[in-house]
Amino acid sequence: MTLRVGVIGTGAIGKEHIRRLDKKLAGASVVAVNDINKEDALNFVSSEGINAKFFDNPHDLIKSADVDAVVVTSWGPTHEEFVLASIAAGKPVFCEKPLATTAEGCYRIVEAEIKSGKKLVQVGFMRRFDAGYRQLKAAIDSGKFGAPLIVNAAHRNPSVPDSYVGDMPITDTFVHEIDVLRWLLNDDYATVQVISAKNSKYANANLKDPILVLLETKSGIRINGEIFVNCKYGYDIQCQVVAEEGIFSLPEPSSLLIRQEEKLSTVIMNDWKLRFIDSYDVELQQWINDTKAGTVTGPTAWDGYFTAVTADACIEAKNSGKIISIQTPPTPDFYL
Ligand code: NAI
Ligand code: ISE
Repeated sequence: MTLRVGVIGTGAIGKEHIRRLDKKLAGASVVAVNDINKEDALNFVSSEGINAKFFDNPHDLIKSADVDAVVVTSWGPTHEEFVLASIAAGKPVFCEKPLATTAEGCYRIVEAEIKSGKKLVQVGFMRRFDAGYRQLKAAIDSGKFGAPLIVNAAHRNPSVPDSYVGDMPITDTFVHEIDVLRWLLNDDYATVQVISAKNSKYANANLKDPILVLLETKSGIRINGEIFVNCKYGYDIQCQVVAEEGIFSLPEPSSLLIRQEEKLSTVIMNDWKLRFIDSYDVELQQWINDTKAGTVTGPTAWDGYFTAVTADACIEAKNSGKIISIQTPPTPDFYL
């Protein structure tokens, strides 16, 4: 049976996911779309030859008998409403990060899902599906290197649009590290401190860039996180684990190593779409397969909530200059 998917939000990542769901991956087709920009959505599906009905109202899309499952790729502040409506309709829903823009909003989703009695929600933390991060996790879990002690992580974007302001280095960007490092280390966070470096002259007005996010896990592992969203040279994700008996790092994406004109060089990608292209494919193929099997094995609504609570603590740490403790309730049995 083909999974009939309705997609709300046909912007940058919406278009990417529609293409991969309908054309690249097995077992799904995109039958419905919605966006406040109707013309762009219609132009996109027609130019791609995708036979999807446009719904003027996203709630009609969610309730449609022709839609088996929903993908939410609209602007972040709309996510909570569409995820809650999908749960109310009893439909599986894949939601891009953030699950909701506040921890309270994420918790409302957690409560609604638990009340529905069935896991329906997956959050788009695609790094858990990345081959490199999976190698890092396998290395840690093997025990061959002893216990991890320090993680040095960097999230660098070449530049960001003018709309990227305020706390977005944390809420939009570092949330990927918050999720993936907790998964990688099998550990929860205890405290956080945020320090600004000398500001780059390329930073937008009122944006601190770069910043350092120093997390400590409950077992005492130290994470040095760098967020630098105007680094100019490329989109670069780094992660190095310093363990008791060895040090290992996220592999670089595969690319030609060129010897030419007395130089040894390789390309650094410049955007997230390409850097994580395989991870998005693996993530959504697993979501299709799981949804058909009536299960969720990817990042859950609880993971979305946990990340939001941690992000709030990071923001408090940034604004206060203090070390802030991170308080999260124990994982409900429903998510164990
Ligand atoms: P975008 O701005 O390109 O697209 C957002 C789309 O949502 C636009 O087409 C807009 O018209 C539509 N929209 C806004 N309000 C709406 C509403 N009420 N109903 C229906 N449609 C509405 O943004 P982008 O980059 O595609 O990001 C979308 C989401 O995906 C964000 O939450 C972002 O954080 C997340 N994202 C995740 C990435 C990942 O690596 N996992 C990468 C990029 C984005
Ligand atoms: C974007 O929204 C993403 O989610 C990308 O993965 C991230 O690298 C980028 O910094 C965000 O703006």
